[in-house]
Amino acid sequence: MKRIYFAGSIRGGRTDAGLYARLIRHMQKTATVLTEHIGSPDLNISEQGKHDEEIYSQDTAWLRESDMVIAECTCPSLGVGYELAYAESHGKPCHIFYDKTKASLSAMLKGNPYFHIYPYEKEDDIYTALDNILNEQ
Ligand code: 6K6
Repeated sequence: MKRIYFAGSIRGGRTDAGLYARLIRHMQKTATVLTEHIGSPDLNISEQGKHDEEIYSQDTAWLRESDMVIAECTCPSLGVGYELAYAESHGKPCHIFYDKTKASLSAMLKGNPYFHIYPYEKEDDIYTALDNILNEQ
């Protein structure tokens, strides 16, 4: 099974946590998602400070082990931006989704031809694109 590093906002804001959980559940039908916790509804963000070195170390190890990165970027996140640059530097395919009715994607992502960008209007559009991505690689 393909190993997917799913990236989504944590300290950048949890507005889209429910969407992340649905996307993760969908991908888990045909792939291994290394970062299942991104969709967790009960993250206590204020208690995370003690473990930042472990989080960085674990996440960068998972990025190196992954076959590709799927990022949901509607809610801007410094961590997700960093992960995408890290993944690019390690040659990992990166697929970036964002709701074009709610957000403008950073030029640093949209302007980089390395990234595969998927602006969407309806959540259903993501599942179709995800199935194509997971079937083709
Ligand atoms: C425990 C359970 C869920 O989250 C935790 C502790 N915090 C983190 N755990 C794992 N990865 C994290 C955590 N905080 C940030 N990240 C990584 O950065 C994730 O892989 C996200 O894709 C990204 C989010 O960055 P911010 O800047 O929005 O926090």
